[in-house]
Amino acid sequence: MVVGTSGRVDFDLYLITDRHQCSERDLAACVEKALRGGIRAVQMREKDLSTHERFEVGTRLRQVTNGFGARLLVNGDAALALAIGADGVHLPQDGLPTDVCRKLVGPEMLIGVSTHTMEEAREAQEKGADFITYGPIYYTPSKAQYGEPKGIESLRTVCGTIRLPVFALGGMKTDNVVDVLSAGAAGIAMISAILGENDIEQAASLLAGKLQAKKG
Ligand code: TZP
Repeated sequence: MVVGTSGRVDFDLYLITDRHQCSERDLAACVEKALRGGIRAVQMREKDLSTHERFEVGTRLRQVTNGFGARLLVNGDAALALAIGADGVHLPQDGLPTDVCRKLVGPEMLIGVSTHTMEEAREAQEKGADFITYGPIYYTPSKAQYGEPKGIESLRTVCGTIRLPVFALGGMKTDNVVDVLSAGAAGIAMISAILGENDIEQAASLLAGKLQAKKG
């Protein structure tokens, strides 16, 4: 059985955390504001923290997301995802193979995979991911190491080929939501458009409104 193509992805706005973009503000407090604004899925990234620190941050984020009935996924660490009772794991390309992760976490947990090429997207699908992020679509200072933006036509090709929900990532803001949804994206993923804003709740709510208006 191929796990992950069953429509279990019940969100279209996917917030990725980076506490360095929160200025002096507490990450969990920022995430709570984003949830108030309409975010329903959060990926804890925080790659520069130790596992122990990530356990503490993740436990706090689990409490906050539970308060809103929102999904929590942990970047790259299946054991930590299980330890904090997360809803899923988000695998980077240098993480565990998706099928190996699936054996560890079982059929219920969500698995998202970060992809940057069609080949990576195909592999994620074949190995049982529930959804992928694809990008960077637009220029993003958050992740300049991924090089040139892929652009909207590349997103359209991936969305037209891959059966999984595809989340457009990289440089996403209210202005380009309509374009990526028109290209076939199921949703958007972002860091700075939410965590980098002064009014996080309003930023999340504006993005949620754009998605809703386009999807009808
Ligand atoms: N992967 C590709 S681009 C990116 C990641 C994690 C960062 C996106 O950040 P932003 O601030 O939403 O452009």
